[in-house]
Formats: sequence, C-alpha cells, structure tokens
Amino acid sequence: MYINYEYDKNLVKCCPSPRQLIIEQMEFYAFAHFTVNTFTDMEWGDGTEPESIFNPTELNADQWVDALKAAGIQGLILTCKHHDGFCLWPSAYTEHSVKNSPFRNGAGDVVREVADACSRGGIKFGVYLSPWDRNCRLYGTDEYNDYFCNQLTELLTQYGDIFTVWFDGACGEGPNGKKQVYDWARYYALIRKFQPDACIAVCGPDVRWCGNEAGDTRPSEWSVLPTGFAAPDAVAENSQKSDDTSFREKKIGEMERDLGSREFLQGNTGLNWRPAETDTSIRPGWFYHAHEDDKVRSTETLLDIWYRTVGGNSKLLLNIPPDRRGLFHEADVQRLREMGEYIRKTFAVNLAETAVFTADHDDGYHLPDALAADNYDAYYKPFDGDNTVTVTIKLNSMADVSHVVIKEHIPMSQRVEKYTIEAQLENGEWKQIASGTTIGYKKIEHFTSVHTDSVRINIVDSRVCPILSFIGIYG
Ligand code: FUL
Repeated sequence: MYINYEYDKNLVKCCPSPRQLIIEQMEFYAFAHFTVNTFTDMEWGDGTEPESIFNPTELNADQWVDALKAAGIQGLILTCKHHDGFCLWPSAYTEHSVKNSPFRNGAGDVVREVADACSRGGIKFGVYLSPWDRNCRLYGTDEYNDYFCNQLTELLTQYGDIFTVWFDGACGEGPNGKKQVYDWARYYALIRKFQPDACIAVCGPDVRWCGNEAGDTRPSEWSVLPTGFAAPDAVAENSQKSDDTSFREKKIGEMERDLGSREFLQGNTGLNWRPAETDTSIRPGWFYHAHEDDKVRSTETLLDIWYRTVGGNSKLLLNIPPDRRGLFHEADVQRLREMGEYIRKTFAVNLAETAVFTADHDDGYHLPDALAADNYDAYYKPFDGDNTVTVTIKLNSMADVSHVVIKEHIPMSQRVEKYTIEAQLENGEWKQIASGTTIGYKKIEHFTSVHTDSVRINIVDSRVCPILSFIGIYG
C-alpha cells in the first residue's frame, strides 16, 4: 500500500495539532500520585477513607519542582482526584476533600500549591481527574456527569494554564454498584473551551496510552494511527481491572506491538496523529509506600527507559509519588538528579552544530544545512518521490562519537520507515554503527564510541519523501 499523505484529504490529521506539537516538544514530564492512599498504604482507595487521614505535615511543592527540574523534566501532572474520589482541592461540589482534612487546618489546597510551584519553577502543570469515583453517591447516574463537569470546570478555570488533562482508562463500579456512562464529548468540549492549548490524554484524542505501565516500548513507534484507534472504551478494556500489582509489570502484548506499519494500516480509511506516552513509576507502586524505599528503580534502569521513550518517539511520563510528609523521598530525588546530570553531560556539546551537511539530493529549496538547528523553522527535503536519501555530516575534527539524534519534521507528519547510520573510520572505511525503523519526533541512537570525523545517515525507506528537521552528534 502506498500512503500518499501529500494528497490525502486527511493530511492535516496525519500531522500534530498545535497543542500536540507543544507536548511533543516537552518530551519528558512527571506524574505525582498523591491522595488518601498515601496514608492508608493502598494503591486503590475504596472511597470510604475518612478525610481526617490526609495530613502531609511538611508539604512543599517547590521541593518537588526542584527535584523534577534537576532531571530536566518539563511538566507535572497531579492526581487531583484518584479513584477514591478524595479531592486535593476544596471542591464546592463534595465534602470529600482537603477542606475536611487536618492539612493546613482545612484551609489547604494541594492543587493550588502544586500549580503555583510549577509556575514559579517554570514548568508546566497538568491535571489527572479520575472519571471513576468510588465515593460519589451520584456515580452511575446522569447527575454524575454534571458533578464531574463541575469539578473539571473548577480545575480548568482556577489554576492557570494546564498543558494536559489525563483521563484514566480504569473504570469500575461506584458505591451504588453501578457503572457510569461517561459523557466524553461533553468533557472534551469543556477542556477545549477553557484550556484550548491543553491535550487530552489516554481516554482522549491527543495523546495515546502506550498500553503498559512497566516502561516497555515498541521498537517501531508510529504516531500516525488509524482514526478511532484506542477510543475510550478500548482503553478501558485494556486498563487495569483490579488493584493487582502484576498489571504494573505487564509488558506490551505481541498483538499490540505493531500499531502503524503499512500492513496494519491497510483497509483503514482515515488516519490521525496520536503520539505515544509511556507512563511508568519510579517505584513499583503509583503511590508512596515506605516499604518500597529500597525498591526505587536504579538510575541505569531509568535512563534505559528514557532512551527508549524520549529517544524512541514516545513521551515519557514518570511518576514520583510524594510521601506522607508531602515531600519526594530522598532516594527518588537522588535518582532524578543523577538522570539529569547524565543527560546534560551527554548532550552538552553537539558536534554537528559546526559541521558541514551535504545530501545526495535536495529539492533545491530545503537544503541539508537546515539540519544543524534544532527547531521547526527550516527543514531538509528531497524532491517528492525521492524516498531514499543520504545525508553526510562532516565534523570539523576527529572525535569520539557515541550518540546520534535524528528528528523528522513532524509538522509534516511521520514518514521514515528504515535507516542506517555509518561512520568513516581513520582508515577511510565506512562502518555501520546503527540501524533502525521509525524516527518520528526524535530518535536517539547510542552505540560504542567510534573515532570519526564523518557520519552519514541513509534513509533506506520512507512512505513518502523524508523530511528531516535536525541531526545532532554527541561524544
Ligand atoms: C491506572 C490507575 O488505576 C492507577 O492507579 C494509576 O493511576 C495509573 C496511572 O493508571 O489506570
């Protein structure tokens, strides 16, 4: 099958919307799971927890934001309400919230403190609002949709700019034993009205759940998917059905490995831009448990996940659960710092910034030297129909090279299906140092260091002519 994006009436849907382009460029952001569960040592509260147990006596959201920034994280999504229904802000629509807790003598608002700390620290703020509510008596009735919209409106209108609204797929029974029919269209309309730049993630049209919570990734991750793929009902079907720890370790199933190859797309009439987001926790649980203090994932494991997500065309959403004090635990803070130090050091000097770029062909307007700058202002493009190209990057001196970063110009979709990377050795020979399939927003290849002053990227197969935005080379 030949997919001709250029002449496809749906072209615009195969490219990121402005709000998707914002979240694409954020790359790495965080979750903070925090609620009554933090104090009951549970992962899922059942909605009967007394408000009196919520008492983080040392809560300091600036400490969270500083720790996140040390890792290079660009945004934070707070569980404003998890499945237990307890609201971290003093919602006018329920008594089950911080206002009836000892936290700041009932005058506290965790959402406000976190949103303000994010704004002070210069990172973005996002909200998780669980549609499933095990406390609300209205759950399972039409009135619940009004209740949910009222709460959503409070969050969308009282806390400044929101970059994403995260709708969980987990959906069970409420206190009446009934399930809810969610009015997604109404929820989405509110978000578009009050926060037009915000993405709607998971049970929403803008950002796609990667399908697991273990940090597993696909070797070929496509952002162009069949229209209607992973609609809310399907997400709910694949989501966690019980508070079962094995779910958090479950990897992507064989059947879900390929979501975007030509074979997979065959027969679908429409395509949409739905970038993957990999959500996983720094610890085994989503919420803080003291007995997991010695089970914080190692910096090496976290970096491996970072390479496969941020460097594999997925967003990384890493959860760091605040503890009972209301602080990130020291062990987690240390991992974040180590991650940031490694990433900053590794990508400090882009050897390609001063290199000479040439290509075996271009369309006469979009020349390869555009590839030196990491932005979408300019791009390199061969003539339409030229689906294989070679770009050579001549460094200004010999260097030990261990990383190559390639970015497609995603404002014009995702196109590349196969590439190889070669380096010229001192004896003049070209040696293949990496190869892969999809590129998309960003691909990071890392390999045993090679001493070279010339690197070439061969795009071996592409759906339509490849359009590249950036190439970076690091030692
Ligand atoms: C799941 C929830 O059930 C977990 O508790 C957690 O919030 C995770 C991010 O999503 O569906």
